[in-house]
Amino acid sequence: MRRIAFVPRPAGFRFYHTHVVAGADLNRGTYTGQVGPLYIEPKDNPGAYDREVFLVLKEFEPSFSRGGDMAMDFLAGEPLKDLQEMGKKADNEAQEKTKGYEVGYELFSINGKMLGHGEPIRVKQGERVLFHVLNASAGETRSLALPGHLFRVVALDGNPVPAPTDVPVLWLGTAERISAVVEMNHPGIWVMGDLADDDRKRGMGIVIEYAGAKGKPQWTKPKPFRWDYTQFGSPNASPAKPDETIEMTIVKHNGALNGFNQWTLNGEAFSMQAMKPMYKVREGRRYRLQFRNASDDIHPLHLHRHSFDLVRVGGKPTAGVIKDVVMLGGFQEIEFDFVADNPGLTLFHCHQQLHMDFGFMALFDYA
Ligand SMILES: [Cu+2]
Repeated sequence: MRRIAFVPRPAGFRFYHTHVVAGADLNRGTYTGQVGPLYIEPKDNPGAYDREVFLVLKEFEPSFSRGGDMAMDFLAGEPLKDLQEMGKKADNEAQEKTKGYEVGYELFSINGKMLGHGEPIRVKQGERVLFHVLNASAGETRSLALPGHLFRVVALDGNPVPAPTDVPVLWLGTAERISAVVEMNHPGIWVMGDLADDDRKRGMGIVIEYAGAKGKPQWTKPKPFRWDYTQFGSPNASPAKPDETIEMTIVKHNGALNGFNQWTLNGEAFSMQAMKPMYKVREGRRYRLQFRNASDDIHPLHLHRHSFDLVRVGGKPTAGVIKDVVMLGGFQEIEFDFVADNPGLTLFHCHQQLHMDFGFMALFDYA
């Protein structure tokens, strides 16, 4: 047993999980159930809702496959030609011409129950329900829709957004969190679930049941919708100028590690022994990280011990969207700023277990 005492901060919706390296062992790391939500009550809470419901999205029974069927085209922004060229070059140099291993799942759940097996969420007409949604996956992107309803996104990764906005679908990369209010104004019995039919049929959903409604839970597919972080930001605010800019280019090396894809940041795969790559920062300075993704995969980028401010996403400038995980689209760029305000070794990594275990990590240290 180990007992740890700490002051929880910042307030908001957080994610706790094992950080063990799983590598090729699907019984370790975040492939297991060693994950959960943690809510740190803010000091002030206007409470503009009637009740709160926490939802943890999690897959079980993982297995290896070659190639996957994950949604790719839902993020705003277009792929960049030079990054595609760079990716093509890496593919040509790859040791294996087949795609590296990916992980798929048999079972899908919300709050530990497959769709139709747990208690429904029972609501009354006119109720405002604040959902706190956590994607606790080891590597999947998740979506969530509730037919006939909109989600008013009020916080991302536990941090209130400058511009709360109504959206028909939520999209969450691994480890991302969304807090959104749904006004229950469309009586019936509904499936709130993932847009991927296979995943929803194998459990990724939960029933919403209005008082007095009868019948089978209904699902209808929402219209295509692009997820754009900048719609929740301040359109006119310009972020403070950074003291320093660090560029990181992400490259995939197909099957380079016994059939597993290897990931490099600026040409280096992270090594636990060498503790490289390592970036030095100075306390109090503002750093801009510019990520260039030369792979077709979406990466949920995560920085430990700091929150960051999105600056540019898919070519669009923004400000005020504070996060600790953000999805970087295939062959796209993203920029965010963080202030070095928490001295100590700080890990940066892709939150996909399969990526961080095979090179996609870096360390920041304070000078
Ligand atoms: Cu990744």
